[in-house]
Amino acid sequence: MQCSPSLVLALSSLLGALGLLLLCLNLRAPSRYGKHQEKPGKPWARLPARCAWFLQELPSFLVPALLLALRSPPRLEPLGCRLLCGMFCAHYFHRTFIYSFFTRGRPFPLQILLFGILFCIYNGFLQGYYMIYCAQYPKDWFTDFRFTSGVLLFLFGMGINIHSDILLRQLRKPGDHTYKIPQGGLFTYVSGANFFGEIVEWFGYAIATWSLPAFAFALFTLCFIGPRAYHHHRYYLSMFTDYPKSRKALIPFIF
Ligand code: NDX
Repeated sequence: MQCSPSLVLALSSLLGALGLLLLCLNLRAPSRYGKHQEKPGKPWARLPARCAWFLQELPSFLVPALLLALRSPPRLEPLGCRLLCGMFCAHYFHRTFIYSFFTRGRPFPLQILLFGILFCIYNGFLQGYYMIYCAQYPKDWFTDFRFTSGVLLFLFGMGINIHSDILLRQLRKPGDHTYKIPQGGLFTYVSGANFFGEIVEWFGYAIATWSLPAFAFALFTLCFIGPRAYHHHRYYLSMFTDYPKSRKALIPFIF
């Protein structure tokens, strides 16, 4: 396979544009899964959360992993491959094989699941293809400020994201699908602590890899889960009279 810069540009632009479209749609109404499902819907139109998250996130891990396994010369980027494995695939290994198996979420709507799978195939291909066949780094990239600060941000964001998702899971016993006020960790400051971590993580990845597809994905993440944090915050304020008044939606002390 050869690198096609025009393909990378087209796919990245489309990803950024999808993010902006979702920002407009989601500012009006949140994506209808989790606490924003209007009605439970017909049983055949939903899948258990564990199964749904596994199927949805698997392509984000599998597609780049397959591209890596099937890679062939002549234009391969060894550092790009290592960054892809160490960061992107590591995140999706956790999301697919660990997060999915422990989630205590409500059954997931099939329609959203199908869109989610398509999205993960698309993004997995774009990130994998670019890092394996197109990215080029100088030999001393490891000492570049963008690399070091990006990796630190990535790890910081990933830590917050995983910790916050664990705190949410601990709010429920198995089989319970009710909502409670999240407490502890970054939830002390924001309603969307897991989303804040995820956004920081993907901007860290974008800075460390200094690549257009990664910046497009970071923008997409901000546009999709930023409004979701805002809707979660409004939901909590309307549901719980004792919800902490000083808590913000997404960015501590600011928004
Ligand atoms: N999945 C990313 N539309 C999305 C699925 C939907 O991973 O194109 C984006 C992802 C996809 C979306 C994905 C992309 C865009 C799509 C969209 C569908 C349509 C859209 C394809 C792929 C699209 C058109 C075609 C129109 C253009 O019962 P429950 O489930 O609510 O339980 C929750 C529980 N919980 C609580 N428990 C007790 N008390 C409380 N107060 C609780 N609050 C929550 O915690 C869950 O079990 C769990 C987490 O819930 P929540 O709502 O906080 O997070 P959630 O949204 O479920 O995300 C889970 C994790 C989280 O770490 C987040 O950062 C990450 O996944 N994520 C999520 C979404 C997208 C994404 C990351 C990213 O863009 N990077």
